[in-house]
Amino acid sequence: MALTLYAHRLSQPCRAVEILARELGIDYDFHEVDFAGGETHTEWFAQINPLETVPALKVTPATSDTFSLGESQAIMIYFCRTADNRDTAQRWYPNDADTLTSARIDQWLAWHHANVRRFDMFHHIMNLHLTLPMLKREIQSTLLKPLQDGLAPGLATLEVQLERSNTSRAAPTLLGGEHPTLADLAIACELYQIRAVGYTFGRYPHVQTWLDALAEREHFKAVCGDIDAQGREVFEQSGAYLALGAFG
Ligand SMILES: N[C@@H](CCC(=O)N[C@@H](CS)C(=O)NCC(=O)O)C(=O)O
Repeated sequence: MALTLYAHRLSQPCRAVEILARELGIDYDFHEVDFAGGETHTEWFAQINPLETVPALKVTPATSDTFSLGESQAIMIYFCRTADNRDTAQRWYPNDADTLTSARIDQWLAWHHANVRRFDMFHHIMNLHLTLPMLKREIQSTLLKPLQDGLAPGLATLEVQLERSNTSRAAPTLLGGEHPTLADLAIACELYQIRAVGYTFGRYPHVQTWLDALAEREHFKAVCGDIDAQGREVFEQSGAYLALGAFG
């Protein structure tokens, strides 16, 4: 079976999918798609993913027809259901082996989309970074501040969940198990991109420790090199406008 991942490493859902593929030892070809330049809306890409977003996965099985999939969570669950390395895959998403745990993961994945992802600031931070100095203040107050206010309750929810589910703060996980799951990965990738521009989460110490521990994983680090570099550039050039103390 051959797999092609259409993605970009400055995109949160793309990084989550790619990190998981590496964690599971899945072989894939990487095809970079310039989503910021509109490439997801081209004819060739719409054939791969009619939803016109990255990530997308093209699967060419040895004995049946090629098909493709969009939506990061669907791709990640597909990886966990089909990876050869069954033991590792079950740790990320247990599926039939443990329906209660998979239901809990589904719950946090659904929550993620309506909360942490909904208040993603990175897109606007990039606009802020690229815009004229005289417009920065306006973007900061009209776009960034409401997103910061929107994200804070989600961080508080995560803080309570992490504190409740973990007896030790060494390497906490959302469900309290020893191994992170798809829920940890999806949410951490989202928050990591604002950490990359310099935000810290001092008001949410369990969130901070949890994110730091995930960010130390080998494949997380490898896939996040581009976002680290981009974040450093933004931080060095426009830190004052970002209100980096928003989360303590
Ligand atoms: N729910 C989707 C979100 C995908 C998404 O928003 N991708 C962005 C990049 S982060 C994209 O492709 N944007 C292109 C566009 O909307 O024009 C998923 O999890 O895969």
